[in-house]
Amino acid sequence: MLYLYAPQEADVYQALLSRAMPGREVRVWPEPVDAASVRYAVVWGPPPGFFAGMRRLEAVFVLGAGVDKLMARDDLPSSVAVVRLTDAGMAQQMLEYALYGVLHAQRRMGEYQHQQSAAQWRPLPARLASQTRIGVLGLGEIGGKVAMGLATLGYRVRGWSRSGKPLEGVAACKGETGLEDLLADSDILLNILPATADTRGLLNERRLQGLPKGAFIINAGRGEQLDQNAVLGLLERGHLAGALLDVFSEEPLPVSHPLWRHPAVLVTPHIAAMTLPEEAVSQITANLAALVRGEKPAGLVERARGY
Ligand code: NDP
Ligand code: OXD
Repeated sequence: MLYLYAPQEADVYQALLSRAMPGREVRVWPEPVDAASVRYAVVWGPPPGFFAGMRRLEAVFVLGAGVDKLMARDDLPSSVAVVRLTDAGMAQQMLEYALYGVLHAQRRMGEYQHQQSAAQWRPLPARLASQTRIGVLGLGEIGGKVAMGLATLGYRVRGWSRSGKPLEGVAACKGETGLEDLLADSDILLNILPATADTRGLLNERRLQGLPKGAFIINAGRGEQLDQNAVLGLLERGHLAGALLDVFSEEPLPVSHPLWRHPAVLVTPHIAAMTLPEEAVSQITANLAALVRGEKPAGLVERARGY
């Protein structure tokens, strides 16, 4: 039996999964099931204790790219395979999101919005794409495609990953020194890292101060990787010019949070790249079939490294 937890879009996923796997029994939370007969789960944000009693559970398929919330749980035995989505239409959306922020900063749209509010007609010096340095943190299924996409558009792109893997058009770096060099050389910093023990708190005040004065930050990884108070302080001091933020340490971002009202900050509600149900189910179906054949599915999470 396959048990689905996707309360926002349960009907859509149930229909797609049942059609894609006609031989398999698909049951949907909150319908009660005999936990011991669940072999596979398809989930996004299941509540605490969800996996309790699922002693025959073989694999959990995540309806997203990030598995940080799942890795933090204590009801998922390490013997269970965790399989996430790999791109599945999210890289293109993330590229579009990043590009929006890049153009906002590079073409000085925030300043023009400010001028418009005062009916001010004042052309500002232009900066070309070829003069704009973008640092991308995380060169995975999504980040890698975003970095290459921006490079194709003529931006000067540097990318940071754990392995320092080479990508076409992207200057690759790794390690603490690589990160420091990247920060010092980024007019725009784009974070698309997974949240792990190594990346939580990565973008702290000290590291953010390493960005050039006037830098712009785009955070589409996870909120706990970026010190939001440090961002506010650096904006006040004029070290940062602005930010486009999609993810936050607390979501939804509390109504009283100053980021909502800061004139140089653009806030979006975790929508940079959304899961596309058809693509997701097609990947899950292929990955489940691979597991059944005894093969390694794409998107198998390495539990020890957390992504
Ligand atoms: P991947 O797992 O494919 O790639 C992760 C990348 O991060 C890899 O390049 C990896 O390096 C690098 N990395 C991981 N840990 C470190 C580290 N300690 N130091 C340096 N580099 C590191 O992830 P995806 O590209 O699929 O997704 C990335 C994240 O984007 C997700 O985990 C999620 O948090 C976020 N996301 C946000 C969305 C939104 O709407 N805001 C939507 C979708 C995803 P290496 O290549 O060497 O392994
Ligand atoms: C994801 C996300 O990880 O939407 O897929 O944040």
